[in-house]
Amino acid sequence: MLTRIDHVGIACHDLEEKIAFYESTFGLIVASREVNEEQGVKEAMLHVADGPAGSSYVQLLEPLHPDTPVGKFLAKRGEGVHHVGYGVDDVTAALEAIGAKGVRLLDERPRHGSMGASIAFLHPKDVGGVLTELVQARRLEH
Ligand code: V0V
Ligand code: CO
Repeated sequence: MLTRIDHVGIACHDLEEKIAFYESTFGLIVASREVNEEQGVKEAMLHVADGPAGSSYVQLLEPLHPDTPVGKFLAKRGEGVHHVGYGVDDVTAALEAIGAKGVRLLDERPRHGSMGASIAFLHPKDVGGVLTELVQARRLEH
């Protein structure tokens, strides 16, 4: 059901500073930058690799306000890994199958994610302490 690691989400206080660090330290290149009001973040995707099942990224996340998922995380735990995003072919089908196993879904329906993806989150308490995101990448038109 999971096809790849789509991205690792990393919470930070200063997006521009962290982008510069990832560019200069690892030679990564920014693939997209977005403000997602619904998720309460300003974020950037830095491209890591392309594989047969799609691409993988580092997602750097700065909160728009303290009272957001990433804002609360930073206040409690400080900067660091916030979530893991796995690729799926069909996020609606994946949610149904995973929900049927008893894992709490934070999103009953997919939401808008970075670069046109459809995303949904699973409760970290039901995934061994890891906030887990399912990512159905935007279908590329050929
Ligand atoms: C909170 N907890 C976490 C966590 N955030 N555990 C692991 N990883 C995290 N990132 C733990 C926290 O330590 C508490 O445990 C417990 O969950 C409840 O946390 P809380 O601080 O009281 O906060 P809540 O319950 O208000 O919210 C936590 C959840 C929330 C996970 C429900 O952050 C959420 O709905 N997240 C999904 C949306 C999201 O994260 N969006 C930003 C990324 P103790 O201390 O009680 O044991 S947007 C994104 O990735 C996009 C757009 C994309 O990829 O395209
Ligand atoms: Co994410």
